[in-house]
Amino acid sequence: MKRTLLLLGATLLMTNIEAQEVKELHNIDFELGVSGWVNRGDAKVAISTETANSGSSSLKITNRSQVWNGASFASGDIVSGKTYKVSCAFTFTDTRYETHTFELCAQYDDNGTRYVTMASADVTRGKWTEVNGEITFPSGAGNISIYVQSKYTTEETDIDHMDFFIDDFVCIGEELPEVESLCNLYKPYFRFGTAVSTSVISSASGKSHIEKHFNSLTAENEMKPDAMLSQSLSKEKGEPVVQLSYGARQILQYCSDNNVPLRGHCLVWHSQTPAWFFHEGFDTKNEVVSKETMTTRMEQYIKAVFELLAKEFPKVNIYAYDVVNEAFADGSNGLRTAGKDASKGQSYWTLIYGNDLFIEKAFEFARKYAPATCKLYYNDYNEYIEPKRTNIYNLVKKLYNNKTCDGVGMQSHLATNYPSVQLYSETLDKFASIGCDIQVTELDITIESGASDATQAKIYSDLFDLYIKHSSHLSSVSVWGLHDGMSWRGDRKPLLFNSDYTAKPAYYSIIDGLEIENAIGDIRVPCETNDVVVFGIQNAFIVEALNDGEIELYSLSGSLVGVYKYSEGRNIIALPKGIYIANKQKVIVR
Ligand code: 9MR
Repeated sequence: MKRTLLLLGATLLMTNIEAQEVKELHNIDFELGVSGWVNRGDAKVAISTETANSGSSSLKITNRSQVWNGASFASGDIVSGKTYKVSCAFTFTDTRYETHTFELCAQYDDNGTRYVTMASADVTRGKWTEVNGEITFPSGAGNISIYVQSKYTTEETDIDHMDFFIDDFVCIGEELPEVESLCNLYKPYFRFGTAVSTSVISSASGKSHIEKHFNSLTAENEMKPDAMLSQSLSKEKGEPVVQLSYGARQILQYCSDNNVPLRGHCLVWHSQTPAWFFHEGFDTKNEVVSKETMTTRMEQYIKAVFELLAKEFPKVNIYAYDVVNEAFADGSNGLRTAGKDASKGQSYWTLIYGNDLFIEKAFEFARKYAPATCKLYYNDYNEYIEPKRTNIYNLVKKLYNNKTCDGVGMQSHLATNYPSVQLYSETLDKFASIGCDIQVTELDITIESGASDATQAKIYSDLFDLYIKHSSHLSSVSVWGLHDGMSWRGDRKPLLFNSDYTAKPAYYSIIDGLEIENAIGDIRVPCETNDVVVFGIQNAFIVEALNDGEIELYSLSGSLVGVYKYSEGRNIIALPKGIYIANKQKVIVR
């Protein structure tokens, strides 16, 4: 059973977490590959056996056209607010030069991009020279990386572009608590996704976080109508023409390279859709088009989107698409108000059609042109508020029955003070009664005044209990961003991770207490104790007991780790980091 979060919240606040030991976090000798090092700028990086400080290979950096072109390294365990000791050996073999200076540096964002030279050294040709540095990243710093280059100068000559080698990179610092992969833990139930932006997909720390936790991505803005529709090309061709921006390409390329499925977001929407799309000649100085013209345009546009994606990114598994987004008004009006001003919530779609025919048409066309494996959703927010809830229910039911729509996307932009888990749960039940699929598409929960991290965590926990309960007809849950720093409501800290990628109580609340079998298969543990609650914290596990007693702890493979005595009340038992089984429960010691 999942234990209640109240307890978890209290635990986190009450426990005096011991300072973490400093450890060797990375020791990269390039014997097994580039190990996370990537090129910086136009440079190329590759393993070379031409020379090595230790072993038989090193990292060679070539193709440098500017002094800052070099190599860089980022990892989710190098984070803001912490200090790191870093060292790396350098050499070069270019016979044109006898000596040159190389630098070991760090880069991060903190009110702009900061570049810090941690250490530098004069290196003699053919001789390996070790460079040692240290850095403390300010709290709140983002996009952290460590990099190497030759000594910075504004008057560059050929020597500043020469090839060089590095070897034996070592980084020492505080070890972060190991966190489990969200998508692995939830694999038996549903996909675990996130929205991503161009900047996060371009940063090494963002990528490593995505790689670990998510098996579905949604482009936060990059695939919306305004990002894809080209006015000039549409005017030229006389029909809607779509293209992919740099950002959209970055995200799609990541999905393609890493085999991560994509949720397409979105096709028909009142917002982030250019006004000219709805006017004669693709120009707002002309009249708004007729319903018939708009239907033709809509078909051409939807066809063009799917054709472009199939042509440019044939390997990407677009497993879901928000075909229509936010068509209904809050309040009692049914569809959004007809009008041209999206900033006031008005919709050109309602203006042109006057009824929900555009929704039907959008699904008809999406079904016609989307890959057969792509499920199609009607997506909306405030989906738990009547009469919007019933409007969505009726619409999706109709479209599901005529087989053009596969399900409902519940955006789920929630707050600690509204809605209640009960109301949300009733909404899930109602949509589930259609028989269609449900996807939670944009989950975040803002912390409102008077609430705490623990309040938020409790709601997250309750929601994930519900999602598990509904998992036979709920195929995907996505949070709307990787961390609080990149959230559209970041001031109220609505996500699972802090801006430095450390896990929040909300994260622990949704992984803690998952049934053992979910994560590790069927394990029989011969330990049955009543009247105790056990759970893991940092460096210890806690036994809260009504009586004195003893408890057996098992490893995941079922072997006995130890028998621990406890007395009535709260017992803190120090244990190395790991996952244990106690009282038939998985206990995570962080
Ligand atoms: O997160 C998106 C934000 O960066 C944009 O500024 C905003 C503009 O409309 O859209 C946000 O994403 C929205 C999503 O596409 C649809 N549901 C509501 C989301 C939050 O506004």
